[in-house]
Amino acid sequence: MSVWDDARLRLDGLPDGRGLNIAHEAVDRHVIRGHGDRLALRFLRRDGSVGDLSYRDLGRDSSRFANGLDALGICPGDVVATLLERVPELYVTAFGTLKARAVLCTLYAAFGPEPVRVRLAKGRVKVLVTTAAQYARKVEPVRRELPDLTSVIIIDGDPPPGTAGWQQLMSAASDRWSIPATSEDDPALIHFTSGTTGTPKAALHVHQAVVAHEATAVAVLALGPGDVFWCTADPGWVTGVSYGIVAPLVCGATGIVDEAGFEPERWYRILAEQRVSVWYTAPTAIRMLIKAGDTLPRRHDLRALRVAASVGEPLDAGAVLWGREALGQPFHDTWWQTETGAIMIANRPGEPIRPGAMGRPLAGVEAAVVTRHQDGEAVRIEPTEGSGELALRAGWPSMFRGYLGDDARYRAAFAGGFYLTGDLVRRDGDGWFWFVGRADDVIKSAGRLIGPIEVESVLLQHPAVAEAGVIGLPDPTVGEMLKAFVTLKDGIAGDAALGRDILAHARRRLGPATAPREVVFRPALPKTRSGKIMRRLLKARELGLPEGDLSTLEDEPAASSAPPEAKASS
Ligand code: 6R9
Repeated sequence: MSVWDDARLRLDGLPDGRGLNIAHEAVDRHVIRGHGDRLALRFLRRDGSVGDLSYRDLGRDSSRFANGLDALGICPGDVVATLLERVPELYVTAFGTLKARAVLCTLYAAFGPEPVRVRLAKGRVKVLVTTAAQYARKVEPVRRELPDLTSVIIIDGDPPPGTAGWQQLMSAASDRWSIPATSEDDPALIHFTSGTTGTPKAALHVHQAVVAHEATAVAVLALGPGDVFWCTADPGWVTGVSYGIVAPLVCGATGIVDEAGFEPERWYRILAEQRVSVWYTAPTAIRMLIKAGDTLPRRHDLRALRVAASVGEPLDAGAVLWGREALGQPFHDTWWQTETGAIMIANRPGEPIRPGAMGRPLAGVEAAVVTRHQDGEAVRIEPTEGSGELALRAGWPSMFRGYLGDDARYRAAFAGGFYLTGDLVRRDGDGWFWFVGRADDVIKSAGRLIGPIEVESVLLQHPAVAEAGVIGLPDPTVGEMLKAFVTLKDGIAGDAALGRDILAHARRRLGPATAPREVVFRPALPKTRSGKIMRRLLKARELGLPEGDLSTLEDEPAASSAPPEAKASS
């Protein structure tokens, strides 16, 4: 039996057979079953204080928000976005939106104005919930370019002109709301993700995804009522929604939300004081904890911890075993993507771990290793022995159902009944999958998926920059570090001050998380004859690796005509 069938037996469905809705499964059904007093979410504020929301509180507040959306004229299918840090209003918005059958899109609060503008426009966002400061810096200046954005709700202070206040909206709304009939295929979530080319992709998920959220939380994280679960991912990324918002509540557990950032001592204190029993985190954080040394974990009582798991980047065998030594639990590596919506491949608790391997596909997931062939427009796949691209048989419940406004890109992600992941993997003789690398140019830095094109287009907005190519270079802590290669406009000389100015520009527009750390000037960038910058070649040269197939490379200018190189690091 697949893990999906198991989950369906545990889910309730809306009363009177009115379908399946994520918010009902995560919140309301627990209240109906008499567990309203149970702690749903515990917020750990920066100042050390704690804010608790019971399932009943969350049920009522999200119903108020659903009524508030109704009063604003929001219809099923309309998109409601958040641009918030990890505060209670984000979680209330999330479930209120799903109750109203609107579509939730959580934007990463550390994004700069450019990624925010692009995503609000592409997502055709109608309602944005944010803070006064975020609004003033990132949205108000471009509001005229966002014709779909009809309402902005400000959670703090006096709402500026053209916006509404959270308090007013909530206090005017009833806390009773009956979720309208919801089909499993009704849109529920949009997650932005990145590719090598084009604008960011808006991956659309439907209410049926909750089957996979529940199934994987039980099968891989062993979550249940009574567990204290801490998913360290920010809700601005897919892990922070599937496992930071939905999964723990569907399972009736308590979710811990840390409103502050990473700090080793604080993190150990949270694990110990909150008696976290299931922990889902990421390799960058694990590497930083390893760096902070083994005395800190020894000073904290971590005996409540039952399961530790990791996602987002390759987890090396050493980190898996460090968990066992220092925390008393080894890390279980899990693999999935924005498009898969939930864990697909994992080292499962209660089974022997294979340190360094991503794991094995869950029951109900058919994973294949394939080679792609481009037949004109169409893609054909062929099974491969050994290493190749990871492909998944289409049809699992949390499979993305489209890229908003990009039908051709969606279709191109499938071939022969399989979804093509863009990841290169190796399957060993026992059916375990090992990560090899990406098939495309996207970059994973501190667990965040970054499209080089988005960074390059911001670099090109700098008045001195003529061309830009961005690659990820191996970094011992964050996995990959962004490095930019640029050519300058005629007559402009590159020096360290200009380099710093370009980096500062990128940081301002993109936000610190996705801006390059280093920029170098080049007289020319390697390009194909059709004019595309060959990032693969930039990277190979930087790392002293074989340059591969150069048959499409355009003739490069003679070295003697090149101006001197300059470099700047932030
Ligand atoms: C959930 C998430 C997806 C990409 C994916 C792959 C990388 C995720 C991994 C892993 C090695 C693992 N990735 N898990 N690489 N080992 N266990 O991270 O979604 O942001 O869409 O990134 O992350 O390259 O294709 P997303």
